[in-house]
Order: sequence, then structure tokens, then C-alpha cells
Amino acid sequence: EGKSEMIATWLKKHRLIYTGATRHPFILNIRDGSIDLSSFKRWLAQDYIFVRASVPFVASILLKAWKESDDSSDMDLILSGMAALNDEIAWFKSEASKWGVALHSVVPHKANLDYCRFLESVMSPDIEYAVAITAFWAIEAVYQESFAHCLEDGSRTPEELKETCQRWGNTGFGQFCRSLRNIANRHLEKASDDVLSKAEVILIRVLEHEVEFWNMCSGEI
Ligand code: HMH
Repeated sequence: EGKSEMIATWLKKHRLIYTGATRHPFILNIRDGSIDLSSFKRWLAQDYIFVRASVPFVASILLKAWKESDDSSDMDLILSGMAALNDEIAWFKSEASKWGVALHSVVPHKANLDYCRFLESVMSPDIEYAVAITAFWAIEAVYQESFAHCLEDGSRTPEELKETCQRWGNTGFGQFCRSLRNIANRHLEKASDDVLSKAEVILIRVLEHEVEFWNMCSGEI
């Protein structure tokens, strides 16, 4: 089995769950304009909590890159990801006030708590860089593919949601995800079979958590 494009191999193998995460009804409902605004507000509030939890997660990847990577440009890319999180947190605050969502009183739902706990487990120093960067790529790629789909020709995304879709669906973010994927592939190429199987499991876990996260936002709770 070739190791040169592990991510492509895994995406083929786990196509169903990947499509489940990137073409979830929540996203399809944004795309066809039928999204219930209370679902969108629930997503906004819950994702703010998740994005805040992503800061130490990305910081842990930066630390692993500094210790384990042979290429200093890895750190530049991860640092730009951290800077984007800073921007994103400010965006969530202004978007929430626009929609009348009170971020300080948001209670995280179970799927969100589970996902944040998973992020924390990947922060452990025991998790190899190749495994953690695979998780980081998958987390970002799901949002990129999902929201870009809402902006494609033929989509009927409501005007007031287009800015949200642009945040993750823009071409610059697409390039960022491709660069992360290249880094992941490069490190997976030289990884042991043991690390490879851990990375594959992490990838599936991310996709499952993403589906649960969308489910939580679509639900009536
Ligand atoms: C749940 N997954 C979730 N939220 C996000 N903001 C991203 C991925 C992308 O950063």
C-alpha cells in the first residue's frame, strides 16, 4: 500500500461519513434557503464555545510542530491559523450581537462538550504531531467544504447568512486547508504503521463529532 497520499486514500475509504459531515442537512438547509433561524442562532452560540476551545488545541499543534517538524514553514501556517482564530472570536461577538444572541449565557450542549473533550485529548503530549495535524486538517476541511457548498452556483443561501458562509467558504481558507493537508500527508508518509492507524482513527472521530455537532444544531432542544 502506497503512503504518499494517505488523506486521499482515507477519504475514499471513509467517503460515506465524510459526505455525512460535509453535506449534512443543516448545511443543505442553508444552501436551499430553508434553514430555520433558531437553528442558525444555536449553531452560532455553540460554535463560539467550540472556537474558543480550539485556541489551546491549535496552540498544542504549534508546540508539536516546533518540537517535531523538520520544516519551519509548518509553524508559519499554524501561526496564521491561530491569528485567524483571534479574528474569528471577534467576528462571533459582533455576529451574535447582530442576531441578539447572548454569548456569555450560552450553555454548551452535550455534543459540543464531547467534541471539546476530544480536542483536549488530542492536546496530550502523547499524541504524535502527524496524528494531531491530521485532526486539525479534518476539522477545518469539514467547515471549508460545507460552507463553500452554500456559495456554489445554484445555491439559494439567504443573503444574511452569506457572510458566515464566506468565512469558511472563501478561497483563501481553501488554500489554508490544502496547505494543512500537504503537511499532514508529508508527515504521514514517514510515519510508522502504528501512527498511521492512530491518525486514521482520529480522522474518523473528527468526522463523527462534526456530524453530531450539526445534529445538535438542527435539533429542537
Ligand atoms: C464544530 N468544526 C466546528 N466548528 C468550527 N468552527 C470548525 C470546525 C472550523 O474551525
